[in-house]
Amino acid sequence: MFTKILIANRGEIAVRIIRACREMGISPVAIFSQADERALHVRLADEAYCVGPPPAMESYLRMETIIDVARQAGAQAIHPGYGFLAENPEFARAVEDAGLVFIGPGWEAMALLGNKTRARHIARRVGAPIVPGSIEPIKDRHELHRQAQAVGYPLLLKAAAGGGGKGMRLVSSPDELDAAFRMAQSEARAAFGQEAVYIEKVIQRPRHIEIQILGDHHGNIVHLGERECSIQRRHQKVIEECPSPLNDPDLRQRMGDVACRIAREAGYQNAGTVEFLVDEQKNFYFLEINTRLQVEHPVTEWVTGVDLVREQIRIAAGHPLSFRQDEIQWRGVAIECRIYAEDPEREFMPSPGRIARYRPPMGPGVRVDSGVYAGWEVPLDYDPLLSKLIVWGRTRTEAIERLGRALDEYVLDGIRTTIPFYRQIVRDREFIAGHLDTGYVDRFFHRRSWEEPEGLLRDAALIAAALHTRQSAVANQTADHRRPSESPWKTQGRWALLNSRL
Ligand code: MV4
Repeated sequence: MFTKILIANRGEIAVRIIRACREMGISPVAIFSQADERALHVRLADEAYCVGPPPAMESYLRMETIIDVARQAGAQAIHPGYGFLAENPEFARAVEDAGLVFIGPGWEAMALLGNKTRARHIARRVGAPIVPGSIEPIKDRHELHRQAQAVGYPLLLKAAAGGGGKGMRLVSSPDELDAAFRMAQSEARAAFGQEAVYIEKVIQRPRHIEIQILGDHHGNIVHLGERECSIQRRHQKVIEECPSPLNDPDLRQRMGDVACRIAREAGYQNAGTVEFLVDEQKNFYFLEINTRLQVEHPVTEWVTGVDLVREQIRIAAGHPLSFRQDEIQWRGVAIECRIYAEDPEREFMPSPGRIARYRPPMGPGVRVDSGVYAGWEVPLDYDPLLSKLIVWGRTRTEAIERLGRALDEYVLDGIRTTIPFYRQIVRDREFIAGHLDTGYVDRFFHRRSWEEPEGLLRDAALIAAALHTRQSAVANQTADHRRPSESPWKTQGRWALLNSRL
């Protein structure tokens, strides 16, 4: 086993990987930019090295610098986390060439799957259902119109090198097609350095469901079931669940089987995620493979009991998987909320600054993966994810009740966060009923814009009542024994509710 691992990342995921290293007796080495000198992951690691100034391009994305640091520190392996260099085959290859181990898939599989049309090829070869459309990139206008005719409208033009909603363009009628194609190509070239674009039929009101897989270097590939990721805002996931409230064991088995077949065909090793769209008739279609550990991995960990980061490290060190497919069971329901330094009342504007108070929730069924502490200043230079709140319950109802309680308990002051937004979602009828699809967040805001005035009136009444209680308590301190004062927890909850509204 490795004795030292360099973590080429920051924030909550760096902290998560440090924890796995500690439990395995491995010494964690951190890197940081000048903006992160005081960051939590730096404090928790055994060693930490500055790799450059705040911009990621000059620090967390510097491949040669990071590999040099790993070598000089005597690390045998590099864990890339997610984002930054995690899905860069050039980096994975350079790590290998330097005689170090990249904790992730081989660079060949990563390069192959980074190309969506090649991934579609592989899926088709193993008989996996793919979204109807073109398998090859569109070469010319003639082919464009022929394929579009075959697929029908509306259709999507997607960049072969894109993914996660980047480089997607909706085309509703034939007269938009030529202009959309040219724009999609030039956007793809600008964003990914490759202009290849292909066509997909639009799946209406889809759900976004992904299957977690693990493959070792001994030919074993298993799946750990699905995550429901349909609640997104501008292609940014906000809430994830395991299992999906709309899946059944049969669908899980079929999707899991397809995911393993695609991974095997691609020569995939380590942890990966196979994404699907699921339509209203529960037909599922392969979308793409993410060749990394995902932000939302904890919900799968909780429901299956598998430590995904530990397995990633074991696999990279050449160990076989520590369990077989038939040993995996899914118990209860886990839900994750991504807590961002964004202001939900101001169109999710970034909200950097100093964290004044920090008191995360605890107690039964609560896990917090966080990269922050009180007094730390959240830099503006990176992804605004501060923390992930994950809850578990025997049933979805129990998990939602816990989530509501934990969100009310969560104190993170000094900056704006998305906590108040989640406090409203957990009380939303549609969410509670499990009516999740990719239109959920828009519907939520639309409903709320109608319900808001009532909410404000109710809040005004709450403020008046709270002020009255407090003032009469002060005025009648001696007489106060007659009427027990309100529980501080209730007051706290009300202020939380008020803050979320104002
Ligand atoms: C689609 C689609 C409908 N039909 N593809 C957006 C993210 C990326 N992973 C794929 N995305 C979509 N691809 C076809 N053929 C609708 C979406 C989509 C979406 C998917 C998942 C979660 C939220 C979404 C929001 C808008 C569009």
